Amino acid sequence: MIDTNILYDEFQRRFGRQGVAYSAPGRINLIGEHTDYNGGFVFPGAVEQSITLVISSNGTNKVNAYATDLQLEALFSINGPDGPSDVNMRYVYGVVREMIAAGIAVEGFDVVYGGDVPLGAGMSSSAALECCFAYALNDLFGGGRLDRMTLAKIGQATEHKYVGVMCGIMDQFASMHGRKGSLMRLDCRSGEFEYFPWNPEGYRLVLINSCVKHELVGSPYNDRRRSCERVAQLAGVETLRDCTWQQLEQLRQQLSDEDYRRARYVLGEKDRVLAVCDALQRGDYETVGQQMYLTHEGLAKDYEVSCEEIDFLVDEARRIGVTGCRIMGGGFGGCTINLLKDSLYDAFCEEVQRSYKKRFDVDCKIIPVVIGDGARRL
Ligand code: GAF
Repeated sequence: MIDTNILYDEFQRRFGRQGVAYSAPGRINLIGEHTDYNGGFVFPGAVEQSITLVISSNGTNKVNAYATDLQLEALFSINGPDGPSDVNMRYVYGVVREMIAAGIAVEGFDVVYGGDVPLGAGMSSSAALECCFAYALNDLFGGGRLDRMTLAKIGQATEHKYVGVMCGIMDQFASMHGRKGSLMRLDCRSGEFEYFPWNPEGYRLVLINSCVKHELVGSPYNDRRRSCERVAQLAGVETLRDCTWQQLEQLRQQLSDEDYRRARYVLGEKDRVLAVCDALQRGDYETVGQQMYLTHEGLAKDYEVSCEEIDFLVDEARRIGVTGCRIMGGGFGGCTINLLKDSLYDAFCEEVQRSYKKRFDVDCKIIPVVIGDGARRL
């Protein structure tokens, strides 16, 4: 998390008064990738890397925002029909509009924000941004009236309507509901969820950022979702959650090879999430790891959301003896998530950095995973 004092000072310098601080985190996901918009299960946890903002109402109907990391300023009306064109500010504008639509009497405000969720790393910096604003505006103008799931849905609606990414609910859910030390299993169809204390004795999680910037805006992410919807429709089910292997095989002749493979990945991932839940009950991390490698294979070959750099990182992880590794998040770059024995940690980090640099002449980044809390007032 970034030093909040920097934001307090910047706020004071720009607006000549004090503001209140809020924070919301990025996330990891152990398993259950691209299952959220298919009505399936996901297994995320919030991380310590967060977006933090300092805010105060300004008695007008204008938002005066400054993003410290991007050194980006924007001034826009909360009632303006179009809002700012800069994509980063569209998240802010979208949340404002959606909060108003949800019945919160948002007024103009001054805000300074920044954070340490790496951009384009698949750790959901955009969900952290949406959730931070949704939580803050709900507190400031709504007396905390909207519950966390409603706020998560406001973040998701912002992606859909103002940014054009037809994402599922996992990232915003995790950013809103995270709890220190726990992963969460969310049923994306019913919205029910459970906390799973994450104490993998003798093992740990680490992310390796390939530094290939993934960008879901305008990416084939939406195409993946459309493939799934087409198959679900032909199968006569609401989402692929309800499509069986048998139904998929019966439909095979009617489907393009591409749609068939997308659906095959999703059905496989449903089974893997359940296998991981079982294995976790037994403390069987070797099985968890095997399932992670299988997920990567599906994401790379059937879902086609990996890339050369990430495949290299997964192959390296396997070679070095990492228990489980796969691409994490929406795909098309970003991070791998690695489950490994504590005793292998130092050697793995050193070796993977060395070989990645040699292969691509790029420094990959090691990001230790610390499971943190969800959105909150500081
Ligand atoms: C992105 C999306 F925002 C999520 O909703 C989810 O679909 C994920 O990709 C893939 O599991 O992070």
